[in-house]
Amino acid sequence: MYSQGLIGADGATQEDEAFLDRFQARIDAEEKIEPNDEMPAGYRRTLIRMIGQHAHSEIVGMLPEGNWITRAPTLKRKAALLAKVQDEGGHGLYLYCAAETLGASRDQMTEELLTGKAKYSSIFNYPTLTWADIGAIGWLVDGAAIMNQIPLCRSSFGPYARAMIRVCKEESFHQRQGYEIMLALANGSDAQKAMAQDALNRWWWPSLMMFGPHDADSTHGDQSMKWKIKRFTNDELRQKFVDATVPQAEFLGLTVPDPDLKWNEERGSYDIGPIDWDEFWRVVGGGGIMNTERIAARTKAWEDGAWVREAALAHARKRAERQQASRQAAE
Ligand code: FAQ
Repeated sequence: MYSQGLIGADGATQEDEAFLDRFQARIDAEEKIEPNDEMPAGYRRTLIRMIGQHAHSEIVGMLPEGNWITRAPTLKRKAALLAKVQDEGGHGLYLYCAAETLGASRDQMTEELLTGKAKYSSIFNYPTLTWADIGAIGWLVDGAAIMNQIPLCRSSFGPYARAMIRVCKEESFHQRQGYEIMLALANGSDAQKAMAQDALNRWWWPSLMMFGPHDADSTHGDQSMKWKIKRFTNDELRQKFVDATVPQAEFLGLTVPDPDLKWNEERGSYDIGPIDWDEFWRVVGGGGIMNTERIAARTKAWEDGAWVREAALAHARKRAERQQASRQAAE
């Protein structure tokens, strides 16, 4: 494991040891860091990368479930799914705003997403083939997101931590609606139960990959823990997720697709089989089933929305001109 290397050595800042020690003392004292506070360039960079990736994930994450809004089996299911997908859009917007407080512009972040420079969560590069996938996403993907994001409510950067509080409340509703879909299918006909099992088979391992590489291979983990941006490591959160989720699968009467899954009495948690990291890195690198389609959809949305952005800017310009003219007339 290695840290970011450039910490304290960014040419644009005067980051001597005394400055870095002062900053670390604030972190250690559990003070929140706010946008106008002094901060090491590496801290700022880490947050822009992580919050930007998180925002992109929420926005791209609308696509797999959006695919099922018109095909939800009942009006009640459609209303809940519509609300959920809208919530994810809202999370993306909060997060872009939080990253903007650090000096990143929305245009710049979007360009990085669309050109493949910025990552988004690997999980959203898998297709949603059946209605049960919507249950599995709510249960597993939102479940994993909550496990990861509850500790982020205590992240050292104020705007990120505060945004996470509302986001987690909404994710918790999403997780329950997903689990309830799975419950209905698991208690339904044999074909419905088989559909639920198939969805669990396809989403289980990608959900475990959401937590990122093993700690030994995590580039940013150590430094982000030291700065209290992250409160738990990737492996710690993955383990908490497995321990919370396996009993939920048992309650559904479904089988977790891991022949090595075993309760470890000594550790008081589950042992799992090996994760296919080659698949993870292939998907992160653009080689997943849906990567091309996801970026094409976001590119089209960005291009289709150009006239709205232009109109909003023109309106703001005219308003400012009118206000200036009336101020001058009053003088
Ligand atoms: N996918 O050094 P680490 C959601 C990259 S929101 C793609 O361990 P870090 C809501 C990582 O960026 C889901 N790339 O990185 C929802 C780094 O590459 P870089 C998103 C990944 O930052 C639900 C490299 O690997 N949540 O689901 C992934 O310390 C349903 C080395 O990794 C967040 O973003 C991955 N899974 O830890 C929406 C939460 N994992 O940047 C719709 C905030 C790692 O050097 C429907 N983020 N990488 O090029 C985090 O907690 C952290 O950023 C981690 C990664 C834990 C994701």
